[in-house]
Amino acid sequence: MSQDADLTAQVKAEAEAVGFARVGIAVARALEEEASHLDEWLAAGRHGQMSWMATTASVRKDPRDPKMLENAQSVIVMAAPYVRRHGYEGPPPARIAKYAMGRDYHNVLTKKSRKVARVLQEAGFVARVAVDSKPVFERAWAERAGVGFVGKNCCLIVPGMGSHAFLACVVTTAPLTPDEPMGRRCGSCTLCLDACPTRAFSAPRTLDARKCISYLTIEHRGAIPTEHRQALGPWAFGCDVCQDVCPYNHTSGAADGSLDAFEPGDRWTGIDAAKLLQMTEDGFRAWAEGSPIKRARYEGLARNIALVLGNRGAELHLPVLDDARRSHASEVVREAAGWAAAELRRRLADSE
Ligand code: B12
Repeated sequence: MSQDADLTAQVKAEAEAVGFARVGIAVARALEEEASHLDEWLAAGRHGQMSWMATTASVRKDPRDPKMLENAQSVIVMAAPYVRRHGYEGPPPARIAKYAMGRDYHNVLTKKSRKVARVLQEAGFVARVAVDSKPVFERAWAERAGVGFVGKNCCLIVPGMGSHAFLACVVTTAPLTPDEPMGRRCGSCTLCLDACPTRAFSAPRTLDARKCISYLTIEHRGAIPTEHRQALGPWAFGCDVCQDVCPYNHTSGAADGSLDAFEPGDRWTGIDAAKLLQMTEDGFRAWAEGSPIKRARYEGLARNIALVLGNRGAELHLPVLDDARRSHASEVVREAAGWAAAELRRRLADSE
């Protein structure tokens, strides 16, 4: 076995040993097609308030950028599924995206990826870990490394495992043996594009984040535009609609290898949506510690919960919304609760 092949085998064995279900390798180089798509995406403003997507674009286009790793030779891409074995969907009547139910994947997978990087470092190479923590074009690399293919819903679909999987990358100066990319396999299916509640896909593989429920509930600061509020339906943090309808997530192997860390823990015991809206900022900080939900911040989650209660709440939620409308610490939440109280009253009147 050549030295490269030997190190490649060691890296892959370590990735599997620490719990990744798939691993693939690509040659580090400029991502030309993806770069021009990224430029168009940014120029059209589809990143919304995520200004960091624009400021880091040049690094994302080429991992050999000095801000990532000059002399990078290979990108190792690993996938870890987070499909749940339980039936819990979120604090009633709200729903939380599957990826956010357990512990924060940034922390869990960074620790595992560092062990993979250590194999390379011990062999004398530089290796940097990126788990959605550095401007690495993760889905593009996953596709090139043969881990899966990018579906019309923009998600990396891993045949036999589905798309409910996190990605983690190690960029390294080691010249490893690359894997073959696989072709795209969506065929003529458009279930994801048709199911999106806010019609957020401008075209297959092109998402307008400004309309995406995941963006609106996690990244967007301030008021959620009125035209999208009803379409949020039950989603209080993230959204799974474009993945849940995907036939690749209905195969029997879809749950293979899911890590316990991504199962919902005690955090959700005894919690309902009303309690989340009534939390103080300190209470939220303590409750959300170690969860990806921290990303929405106190104000964002309370805003989302208020809107969801407007869409899906019952009569018992009216006093909770009226209270938040009058006295929540955040103006954004007070406004959202005002909208939601009116929406809930309208719905209740309609159903009489
Ligand atoms: C910004 C971001 C978001 C934004 C924007 C999403 C988006 N589609 O761009 C928002 C907040 C909306 C978001 C939502 C979600 N995200 Co996110 N997000 C990211 C992040 C940080 C960057 C993504 C990015 O580069 N976007 C820029 C656009 C232009 O690229 P893209 O759509 O991702 O990439 C594809 C297209 O550009 C297309 N493409 C390339 N060339 C061309 C050319 C043409 C002509 C066309 C048409 C298309 C095309 O293929 C690219 C891949 O090559 C990555 C982590 C990372 N560092 O990469 C995580 C990441 C993509 N997110 C992830 C997850 C889990 C999610 C959610 C599922 C969470 C949820 N349940 O709510 C949703 C899924 C939404 C969706 N359908 O895409 C995972 C995805 C794992 C997977 N299996 O795909 C990642 C990889 C994080 C991780 N480490 O696991 N996310």
